[in-house]
Amino acid sequence: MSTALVRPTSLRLAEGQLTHLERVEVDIGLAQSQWDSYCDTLATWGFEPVRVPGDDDLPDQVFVEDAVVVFDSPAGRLAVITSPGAESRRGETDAVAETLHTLGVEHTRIDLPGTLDGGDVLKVGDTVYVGRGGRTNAEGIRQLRELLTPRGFTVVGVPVTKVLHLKSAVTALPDGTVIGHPDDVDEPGIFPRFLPVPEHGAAVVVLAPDTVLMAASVPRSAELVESLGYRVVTVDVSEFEKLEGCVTCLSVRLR
Ligand code: CIR
Repeated sequence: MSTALVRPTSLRLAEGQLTHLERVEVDIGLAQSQWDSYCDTLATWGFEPVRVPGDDDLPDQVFVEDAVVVFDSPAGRLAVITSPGAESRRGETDAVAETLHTLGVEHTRIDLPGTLDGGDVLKVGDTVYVGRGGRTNAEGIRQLRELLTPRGFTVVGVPVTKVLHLKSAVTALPDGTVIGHPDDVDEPGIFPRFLPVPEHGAAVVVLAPDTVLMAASVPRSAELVESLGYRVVTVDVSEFEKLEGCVTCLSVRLR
């Protein structure tokens, strides 16, 4: 079985960072039950959830994807602990590094003044697109490139001005087609195959070569992906969407 790193919802989730949305009330009980369902769905599709210990003083900790990015290559597995762009999130990385250590996963770090959030990193084969926006800076991209180039990856910087993270705008289907809402994407032409979808935040998590996970809030985009021959599994992540999260950011899948 593969594993998926997850981290519980802080009781202070409602105080999480907001950049593009207005703050609205969050139902913490609903958030916790949505998180449970999300973890159950991952388990059903073969990813055993491994919990990073939670700390209620880290409101955004549930968005664990931002704290680490994992790369597999013939040289082996490399986990890169990030350098979060938001100061309030810098305390999230140590517990993630400790959990990786207990799993026996080799890891390294992006260091300040470099900043990089995992939500800005989109892997498509051996190309690694990195969003340069409010959270990830040029030095963060440079450090990631230095780590990954010897491992056979090409790191491509992508301007991100319209949304929080690169993956708030685009994610990739199992066949490598990049999907996103055109209004959210600065430079769609940078991707070799780009397919517009009708809704904002229509992100996919690849569960299997023929199956993706999508949010219940993007039914028309889910229908489009289904029409392309994929099975779409949906989960409701409404409480996390209020904090600018989406399906990708709640886990880090280790295949
Ligand atoms: C933040 O602004 O950092 C959090 N409230 C949301 C992070 C979502 N992460 C992601 O999409 N990768």
